[in-house]
Amino acid sequence: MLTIKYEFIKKEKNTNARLGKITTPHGEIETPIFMPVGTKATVKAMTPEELKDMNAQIILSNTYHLYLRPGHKLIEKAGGLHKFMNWDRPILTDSGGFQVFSLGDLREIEEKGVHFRSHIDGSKHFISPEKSIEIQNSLGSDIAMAFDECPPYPADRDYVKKSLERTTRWAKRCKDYHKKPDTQGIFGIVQGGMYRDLREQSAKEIIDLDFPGYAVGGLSVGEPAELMYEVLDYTVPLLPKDKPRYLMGVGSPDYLFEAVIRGIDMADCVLPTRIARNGTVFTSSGRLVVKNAKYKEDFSPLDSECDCYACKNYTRAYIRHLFKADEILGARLTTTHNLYFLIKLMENIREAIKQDRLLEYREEFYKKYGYLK
Ligand code: PRF
Ligand code: ZN
Repeated sequence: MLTIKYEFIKKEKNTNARLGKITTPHGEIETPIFMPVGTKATVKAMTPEELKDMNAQIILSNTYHLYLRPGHKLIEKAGGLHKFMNWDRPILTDSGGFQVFSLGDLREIEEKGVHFRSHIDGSKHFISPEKSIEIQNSLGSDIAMAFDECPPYPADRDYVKKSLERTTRWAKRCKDYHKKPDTQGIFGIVQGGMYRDLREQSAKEIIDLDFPGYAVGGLSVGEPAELMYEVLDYTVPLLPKDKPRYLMGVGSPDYLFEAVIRGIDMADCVLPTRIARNGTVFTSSGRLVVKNAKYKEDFSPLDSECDCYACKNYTRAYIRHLFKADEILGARLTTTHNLYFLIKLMENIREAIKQDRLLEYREEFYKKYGYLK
């Protein structure tokens, strides 16, 4: 019995977009899906009830942060991450690889794993593939990610090749070490940078290990959008049709459309919650910085086409005032809106796939949003 099951429902007629359903130990997820990020066991500024009200079906959390604070053993004692944070729907945990590699000078990579210093207190730590899986086992996420290395952009071919081969060896060690195959599935991560033959090599090696789902890592790391689309064009078709495909770290509306069109089923990003906290929101006619002076006397909602809690009840002028006065409700309202916006966008995308009109919907959205001139 597979812990994580993917049911393919249909392919959109004019693109590679797929409609599907993932079954996890904590329930079902309709795909394509956007996953809000709750790095430290909280989607910043939101309660689980609020996330459910906006139809969030799955959230993502981070091994690295929870290992450092409060510690995975404490979360295990609390009864696991779901219980600890009061979220009873599916959780995916990232393996820590990406977060550790983002530490720059604070880390050193070797075959056994990665030595690093805590960004909190400078203390020394070591995470290996086995340790990452042990932590994710303690957290009890529904989907754990293999411990990988995400090379920077740009990176030379030799480095990327050595790195992807190590990522394969690490993925095998993750799989061999996994102790909770009945309550947690591990997804493999395809690397290979911006090199077609290396993506092919990585996909083959990772798929040979037979995971219940696959992620495309190493994208959205500073490369031009067109290059990311090109890599997706040739990488996604290499992945099995009967398993979910997850693009890591992508969450702007255009990236989501383009990824889904190329056959991606899942994506996550801190973008909506992060920009919300500095007063920027997505709207159907593009991004808006609500702190700007021009909204001082604007008594319309953030987005007149949105029916989130913030848009139904508050004006731009009021939310601008909250930001100016440093009141935390401001960030709560913009976060509510941005997450709702992306969750609704993905619902609309699923509906457009059902009706085989995804390209028409993209055109309509891009025109209004301002991506097309
Ligand atoms: N690997 C892991 N997590 C990630 C990435 C990756 O390559 C990315 C790349 N955009 C985001 N998060 N493990
Ligand atoms: Zn809204």
